[in-house]
Formats: sequence, structure tokens, C-alpha cells
Amino acid sequence: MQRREFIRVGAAGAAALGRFPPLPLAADHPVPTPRQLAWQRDGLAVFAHFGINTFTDREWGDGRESPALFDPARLDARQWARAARAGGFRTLILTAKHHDGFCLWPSKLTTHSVASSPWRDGTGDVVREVVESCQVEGLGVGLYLSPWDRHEPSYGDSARYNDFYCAQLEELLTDYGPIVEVWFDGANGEGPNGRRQEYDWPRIHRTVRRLQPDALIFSDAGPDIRWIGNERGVAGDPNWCPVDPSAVPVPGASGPAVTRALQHGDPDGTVWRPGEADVSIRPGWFWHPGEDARVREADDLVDLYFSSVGRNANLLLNVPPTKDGLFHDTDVRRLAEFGARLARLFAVDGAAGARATATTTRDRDHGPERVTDGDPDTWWGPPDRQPAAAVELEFLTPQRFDVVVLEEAIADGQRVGYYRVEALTADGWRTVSWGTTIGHRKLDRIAPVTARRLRLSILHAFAAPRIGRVAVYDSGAP
Ligand code: FUL
Repeated sequence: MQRREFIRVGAAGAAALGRFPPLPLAADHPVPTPRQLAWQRDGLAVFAHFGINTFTDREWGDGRESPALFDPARLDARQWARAARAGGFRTLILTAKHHDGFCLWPSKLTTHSVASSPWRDGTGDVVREVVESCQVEGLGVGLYLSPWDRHEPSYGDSARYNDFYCAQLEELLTDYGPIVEVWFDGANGEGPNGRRQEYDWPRIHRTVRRLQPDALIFSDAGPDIRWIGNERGVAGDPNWCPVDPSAVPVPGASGPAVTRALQHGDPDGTVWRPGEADVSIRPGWFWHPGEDARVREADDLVDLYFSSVGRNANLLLNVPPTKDGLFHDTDVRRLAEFGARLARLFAVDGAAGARATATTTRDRDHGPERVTDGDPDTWWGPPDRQPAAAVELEFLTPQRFDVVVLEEAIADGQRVGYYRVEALTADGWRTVSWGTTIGHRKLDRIAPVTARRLRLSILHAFAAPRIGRVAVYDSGAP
């Protein structure tokens, strides 16, 4: 369905230019904060769902599980971090507490934690071990603290639970050094007393800002990072970073309009809220022995990369540790294969060294050569108020490629709404791909082509486009 819409837009061709008059970008158009920009450039994070469910073979615990079940005999968070790094991931996000309420750190606010478990005789702290391992491996750390807590008696007694929840956040955000991302999921069911909780989101967000001003807050409703609207790792096309904040007011809001807003963003949106696509390497979020033979293959992981990072979103790939406290061998192997495949695919940019020209250029500092200079902060673009322009690359020698990489210099906002890529082959110019948004990164897989020249035409933009990079790669596939 989506694909059909995409083709319909494409068939409109250059006529689109006449039908969508350029909109002058509002003076207050959203741009990323430096932290959001760095996060978007990181692109890849590993999610680690681990906890009491790992030992009960369930996805959602009911909060009545005994902490005595938690005993990961060989827990080695360094092994998790090493595997994540080998896959090219930059951050690891741990479920410090899932809906069952069991805490992976010795929270002073409840006894329902590792402190009541036999693991390391009750002296262990999974959060600490993950933080230290990530530090050694050069990864950032994120924490998931489920708002829904099916164990905590105060849950549903809204004021008391908000105090409890903010105090837990305070522990996590005070005692463990810098946290890159705080992850709030939208599930909100009933607590042990059968009541639902009214979360005090403004207070929860203030708590994060006060304790970790550099941490990014994820939830369906942002405020820094938005959910992409499904758990399949697929971003929308188009996918704008700006959104209308009233379209998704609170985490857990649902309905077709909410899904659309999360998937696509909004070119007229007033806040910058890039999307994160979460998906598991296995069918479940937690480890289940029955799923050991159902780990996604490397090809599948590469597809996920294209449908998330390749559509201007980040990929958050869940790899659940086993009850030994280790990533399963198969998962470790798949992560390594995924990292190796991406490294191989993006090893040689066929556009490197190409001679670049443009139909029009804003000024000498933003010439067409900027799209191949390897610096993500430099860009080529036409003068202000000119939404359409083209840049052409003449390769050093004819290049075979089947992947086109496009990037906007998003520090200045996201602008491109419709583009076309043509290649000069032995048979003349051919359109090889076209699309809507570019954003931080757009990856187009195309039928293999051998060409001497490549032309990127921006057919419509919401302000003068700023193109940071154009590159082509050959996957080697026949
Ligand atoms: C959801 C949860 O209900 C799932 O168990 C999982 O943690 C997923 C990432 O978020 O809200």
C-alpha cells in the first residue's frame, strides 16, 4: 500500500514542482539540539531486555515472581558490550525495570530487586556492571524504567506512585554516571490493586532534565526522540524529524492518526523529534529457549538497517541475554555478521573524488564539491528561497553501484520533500531512484547500474535544500 503511494508521487515527476509551491521555512523552524544531532549520527543502539521474565520464559511478568528466581550464573556484561560494538552499535539500552517491577539494581525503594536474589549473594547490580562494561567498550548507556509496575503496591495511587517512580529515576540518574537515553515505554495497565496510574509526565521529564541535562528522553510523545509507531523496525516514507507535538500528546496514545504522526512526522511540525525504530532480533523481547533457532539472519538485519537508518530514523535492535546472563552464541554471531556486512557494503564510495557541478550554488563556501568531501557539516545548496536545484557528479571512472546514499545537513533542519536520482549509463540518462524525504540519511537500493555520471535533482523542498552528502556503493550482489 505504502509502496503504491510512493510510486504515485514518483509518477508526478517534475510536475510536482508546480503543484507544491515552495513554503518559506518559518523563522522558528525546528532544528536538532547538539545532543539530538549526535544521537542521529550514532544511528544504532542495542536494546537488552533482561530481568525476571528471562527466568520464567514470559514476556510480561505479573509482579508476583519471587526474586529467588533471578540467578544468571555466568553474567558478563562485557560480553554484551563487546558483541554490540562488533555489530557497529554505539549505545546499549538496558531494561533496568520492566512491567513486573523487578529492579536490576539494588533500589532502596523496594525489596523487589537483585538485592533479594541469590545472584552474587544479593550484592550484585546489573545496571552498574552494564555501565562499567559499556564504558570500557566505548558505548553509551541508556536505561528503560517501565512506568507500569505490576508489583509496586503504590501503583495506581497516583501521587504516591509518582513519588516512588521519580525517586527510582533519581537513583538511576544519580548513581551511574552519564546516561545517553532514558526510555519510557507506553504500556500502562493495571497495578496489583487493580487501579490505573495517572503519570505526572511533566514532573518525570523535569527529573530527567535536572539530573541528566544531556540525556535524551524517548517516548511515543518525545520530547527528544519519538517512537516510530511499530515494533518491526520500519520507519515511514516520508519520514520527517519535525512533528506536531499535539498529534501525540502522551506516551501510549493510540489510533490511526497517532500511528501516522509517529511514522511520518510532519513537514510543518514545530518540534524536532527524530524517530527511533525498535525491533527484536528474536520474535520476543525477552529470551526464550524455544526461540534460539529463530534469530534474525544477517541479511534480515541489513534489511532492518535500510528500513530504519536508511529512512532517517535510528535502529534500536533488541538482543535479549539468556538466563546464564550472556548474549546467546547465535545472536553474537549475527551481530558480528551484520557489522561485517555493513562495513563491507560501505567500504568503497564510488563517488569519492568525483567532479561535482550544480545548476546553481548559494556561494563559494557551499559549492557542489561539498557533497563528496566526507565532512557531514559541510553542504551544497542553492540560494535561499530556491527550493529546486540539481547537483551532478562525474565519477573518476564508470562505477557499478546498487545503493545510493543521500544526506541533508540537518543541523539546519530538514527540508527536502521530493527528489530524483538519475545515472548516465551507456544507454543515456536513466532515473534510478526517486523519493520523498532525505533527512539525516536516505539509502536507496536500486537495480545494479554502471554509470559515468549521477545527478541528484531536488524537485521540491520546504526551504532551500542543503545536501551534505551523495555517495554510491556496490553491494556486490548480482
Ligand atoms: C513495550 C513493552 O510492553 C514490551 O514488553 C517491550 O518492552 C517493548 C519494547 O515496549 O511497551
